[in-house]
Amino acid sequence: MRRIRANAIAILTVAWILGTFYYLWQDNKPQSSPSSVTQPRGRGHGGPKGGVPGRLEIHRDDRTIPLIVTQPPRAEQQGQLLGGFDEKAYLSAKQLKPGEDPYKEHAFNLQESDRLGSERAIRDTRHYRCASLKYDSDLPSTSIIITFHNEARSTLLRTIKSVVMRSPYSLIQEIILIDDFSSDPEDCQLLAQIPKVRCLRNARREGLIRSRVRGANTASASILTFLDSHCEVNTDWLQPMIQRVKEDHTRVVSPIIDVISLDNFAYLAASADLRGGFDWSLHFKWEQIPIEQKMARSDPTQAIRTPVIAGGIFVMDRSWFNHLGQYDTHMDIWGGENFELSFRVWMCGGSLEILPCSRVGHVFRKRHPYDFPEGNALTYIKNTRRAAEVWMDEYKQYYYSARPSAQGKAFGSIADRLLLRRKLNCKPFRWYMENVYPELRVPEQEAVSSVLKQGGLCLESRGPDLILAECRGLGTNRPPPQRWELIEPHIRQQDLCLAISGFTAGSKVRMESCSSKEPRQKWKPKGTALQHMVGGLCLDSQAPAGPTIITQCRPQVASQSWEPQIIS
Ligand code: LR7
Ligand code: MN
Repeated sequence: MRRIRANAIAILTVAWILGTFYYLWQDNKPQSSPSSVTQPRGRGHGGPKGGVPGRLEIHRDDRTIPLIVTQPPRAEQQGQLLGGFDEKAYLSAKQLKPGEDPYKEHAFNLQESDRLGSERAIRDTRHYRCASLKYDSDLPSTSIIITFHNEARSTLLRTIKSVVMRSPYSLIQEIILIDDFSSDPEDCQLLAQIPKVRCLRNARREGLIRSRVRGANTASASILTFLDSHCEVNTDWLQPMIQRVKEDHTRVVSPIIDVISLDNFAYLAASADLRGGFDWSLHFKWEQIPIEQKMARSDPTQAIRTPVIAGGIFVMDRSWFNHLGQYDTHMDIWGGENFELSFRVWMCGGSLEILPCSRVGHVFRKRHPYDFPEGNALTYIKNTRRAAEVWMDEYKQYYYSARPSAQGKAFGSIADRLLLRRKLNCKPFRWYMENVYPELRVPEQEAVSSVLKQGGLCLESRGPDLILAECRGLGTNRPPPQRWELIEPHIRQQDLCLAISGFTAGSKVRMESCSSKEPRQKWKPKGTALQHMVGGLCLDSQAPAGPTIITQCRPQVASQSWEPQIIS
């Protein structure tokens, strides 16, 4: 009996040991499906912050390897990197007081950030194939520009140290800090003791847009790198970005932005399948790469085209930044500048991409920890209105429908930005919609049924031809050939649309099958005239006789006047 019990215990012990080993092995092997998080949605910087709680979506992603950690540098190396800077004194001069709310000042858990220390190992969140990529040995160096307003010392220092630790030293020309009039000038000044770090302090609060321009104007390297003041860069974050810009100076590139938890400062991998998008209220959001593009991606290290960038972390050639007009410096404090820059880059001959082999962590917050002198909502409206008015052409109407409160709000003069757009010979927003962001649908419009009256007559379709005929029938019983659905930009009857046959004056107008991509079918009202969107010629009946054509628009000419008369 005792023998049997002893055997059973032995078997159980062996099983337990084997089980433990198996468990540990499972945990260490490159996992086929480690979890990762997408960037939080519904906050970040989609609009003025506040209220909308952030949501971390955990989902599985088979492209990252956990447990490869970037090591902090050895002590002797560190001494060199930080020069005479006294890190201990810098951090301990500002500590959370006992009983103080750790979230109050910075909208993240300051206690945790302080406790972490200025450097730590973080997980290398890249796809494993990134580690074997090779970059040019003669990459140009970069000026790193970090603007901040009352950033916590521990997060600011960690940002700088992560850059110094995880970048090839020779690629850093300088780190330019712009202190945007923080309460304590020493936050910045003391850091200038670190080799390569420079500190510029604004004499008044300027906001991040003008601060970055100030940084760019003093930068000496040919490539600019922008960072927020609460980041941690990951292994080899810099080389892929500089490489892409070196190969083509019109590229503007961003890393995948990993998430640093605002509560416990855990470093979490973001999904590698996201790009930047927005809705018509100019609210930024992360969205899935369109399925066709995803299918076409055989190589997970490939760049991802993105319609817009998040805005805070990107690399851009300095001459290209200057050539394209830097930023709109009439934008204040925070917000909107990422749309303005993104539209401008795409429409004026450049491109935007996210590079999966570059990873940078960022502390995403749910509210702004600082004040907006003009108020948070008004500032966001001013900035986005400027972006919409300068770059969105006729599509700005959708911005105003989505954000009715923007109407009538002050946004200053945009004359210099319109001039810039003309000088750079930038493409229309329609081009951007069709080629860069076709997934952004224009809102469904309610069709308006109408007759189009000229004098006492009505526009009527006879087969493919258009004529002026006596108006027939009344009210809703009007026969279809005189009943038009006006759904901008189309003028349609069932599935047939009014289309021009050529783009020159005198070209005939006729009915053909509707297609949303067909430029010959796009019209917009201009007073009582109907103007073709391409070329700008007007619908003309050539009354009293002759087929309907397009000709030069002439105000008040009877044959170009079409009074819509709505039929309910
Ligand atoms: O008045 C100010 N002066 C400043 O210098 C206000 C802010 N700032 C600094 C601030 O200290 C910080 O370093 O500007 C930087 C950005 O401000 P945050 O961190 O409060 O903004 P955010 O992270 O919510 O903002 C994102 O959107 C902004 C829109 O204007 C900017 O483009 C930010 O750079 C951008 N951040 C990122 O893209 C990081 C990834 C976040 C996402 C998505
Ligand atoms: Mn930020």
